[in-house]
Amino acid sequence: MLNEYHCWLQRRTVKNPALQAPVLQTVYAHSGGEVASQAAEEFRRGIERLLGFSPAMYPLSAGTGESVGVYLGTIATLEKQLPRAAGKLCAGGFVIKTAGKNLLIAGQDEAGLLYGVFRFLSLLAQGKAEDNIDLQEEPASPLRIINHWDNLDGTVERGYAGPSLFYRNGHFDYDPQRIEDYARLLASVGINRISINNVNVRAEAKLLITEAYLTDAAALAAIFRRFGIRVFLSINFGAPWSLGKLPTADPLDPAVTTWWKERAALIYRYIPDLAGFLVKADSEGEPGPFQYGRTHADGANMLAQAVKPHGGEIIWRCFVYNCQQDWRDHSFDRARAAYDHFMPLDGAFDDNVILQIKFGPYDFQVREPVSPLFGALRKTRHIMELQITQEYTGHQIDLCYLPWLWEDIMRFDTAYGPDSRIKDLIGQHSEGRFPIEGFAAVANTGLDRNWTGHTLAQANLYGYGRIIWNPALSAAEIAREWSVLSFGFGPAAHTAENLLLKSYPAYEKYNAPFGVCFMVTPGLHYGPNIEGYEYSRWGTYHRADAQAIGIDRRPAGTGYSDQYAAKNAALFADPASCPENLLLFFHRLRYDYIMKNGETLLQNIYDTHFEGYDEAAAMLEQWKGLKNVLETDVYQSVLSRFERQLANAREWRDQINTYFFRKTGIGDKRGRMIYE
Ligand code: GCW
Repeated sequence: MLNEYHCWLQRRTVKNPALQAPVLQTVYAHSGGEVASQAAEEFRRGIERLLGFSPAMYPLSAGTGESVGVYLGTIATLEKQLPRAAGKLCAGGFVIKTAGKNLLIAGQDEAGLLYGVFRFLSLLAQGKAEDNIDLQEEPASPLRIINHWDNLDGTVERGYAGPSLFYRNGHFDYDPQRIEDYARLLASVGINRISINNVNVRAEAKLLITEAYLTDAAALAAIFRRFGIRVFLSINFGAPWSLGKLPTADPLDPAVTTWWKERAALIYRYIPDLAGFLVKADSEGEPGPFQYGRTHADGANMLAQAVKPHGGEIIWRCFVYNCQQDWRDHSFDRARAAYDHFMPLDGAFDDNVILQIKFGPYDFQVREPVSPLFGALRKTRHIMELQITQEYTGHQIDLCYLPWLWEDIMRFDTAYGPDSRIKDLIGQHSEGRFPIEGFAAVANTGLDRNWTGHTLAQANLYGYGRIIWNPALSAAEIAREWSVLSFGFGPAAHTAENLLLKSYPAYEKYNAPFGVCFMVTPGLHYGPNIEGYEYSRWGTYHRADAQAIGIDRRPAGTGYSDQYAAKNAALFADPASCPENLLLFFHRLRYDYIMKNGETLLQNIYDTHFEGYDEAAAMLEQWKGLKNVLETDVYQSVLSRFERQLANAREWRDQINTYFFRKTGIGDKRGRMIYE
């Protein structure tokens, strides 16, 4: 039975665990700080949840190594029991090992112990806990961040799972138990940072950094802290004048510098381990250094100096572009913006500034090329931003399993020398070394009982944590893990896994195949509106006419393709070598252009839209097969979403096909219905 509230941490009886129960009945746990205590408690709860009994808990000092049981500690505290091979792992790393009759779970640090406990429980639930375990893991990404776009009035920007988990009516207002349960879910997949307010810091959210709110912010941070998760606050760059009543927010003005230093000191009195500030500046109406003729390095470094004495970091978003564009002007290309703004500043940022770069040059579209900043930045700390909330991918009404896309991103080769795939570039920053230090992603969670609106969208939250921890995992492996953990071993797990894997290709087909982007309803971003953004100021055009569609981004066009390493620049600039799923991103092509399958581009547009709809219809039918298998409410809530998805797919199919039929006068070669 699925209790959707518990997501992938279901209560169920695991039969015949390979590890025999006696060892699991006694636990010797390192009593270090609060994360170690939480790890011990999670172990106890987990065994209770999966095996139905609560182990006896003793301090580590009570276990002699001779006494049979589970030993929970850090690698240092379990040194005597651990073979020397363990060595030093990265922060968050762990060892799970059977040693004689005992089981050892040892973290490099307390967070590592917590992750080790969750990994062990996950293996147990998946029936993979062997009686002779010897496992060692380290997170690939040091920074594993969840962003919340929650507003203090309780709304969530781009939220599709109910109101905010944290705020209501202008104040912190939450159920501490629920936040603890959320922190548990996040920690169980390795998340170690969370930003708790929208990057658009407007209205009362500007007051979050004042004493009126900091006590509450500190109480929330305290819940996450037990789970090894540190909090970021999003700040408004204009705060010195909007809040502080200074005449300016110019980053080079000494009064502004002092204002931020004092403000940081105040905030750190309340939250001593605050991870730092997250900043969206000069973007979509937010204030920033450009207003004062300063660079983004000036802005970021000023803030970095304010938080530095407290061990804080500034995460500075690269989502900076002109959103007042003139559609008549074909020379300007929004896709170029992040690279054009930030590449010249490589090396100009302080060592506690980290750039947060959206995975693609636009804005979380269904298919975009990976941003050319990755691999190119050599002297600046940076992370990649993904989007778990389904802004452009179906609003958690349509099923869209995002690890499918993330796997492609991880495997994208930036072509800067050998081992230059995104997954190879991830790592720990050190003197002179500037790898991708991790990921941030906007959460898909809210107050809905199942957290994510669509129950199967839980797989996206789970998958995010898993793939950034281990980018070598495939989307299919993650889907399998999640389905088994959530639904157990029956037909429901099988169906769920299968549906997840079908969902992304189906969505891409009826929504935006060939990298075309932005044919979506403006503002809302759900449902088709083919020319909705065509004459707008946002710089997201496809420029379809009677003969051709797409933007020429070759050197002869906007030159965007030249922002990549030479090998990729050449690959993308030639339609023959450009991956077909990005063809219309890089090229303007006639509808009679012949694609790899021998059909015209136009026929391919028709085919994908017909197929996408048919696949959505088949997914709905497949789900119906679980009618007598699942709890009625879970079955029904997912069913109603599949029904709405089908209606959505139908609109996409018919509006797009009709649009191109009207433009070209050429019908579907196979004679399927295209409305006039
Ligand atoms: O895509 C846009 C979204 C905005 C969001 C912005 C951003 C938080 O439509 O809602 O604002 O991206 O990433 O800053």
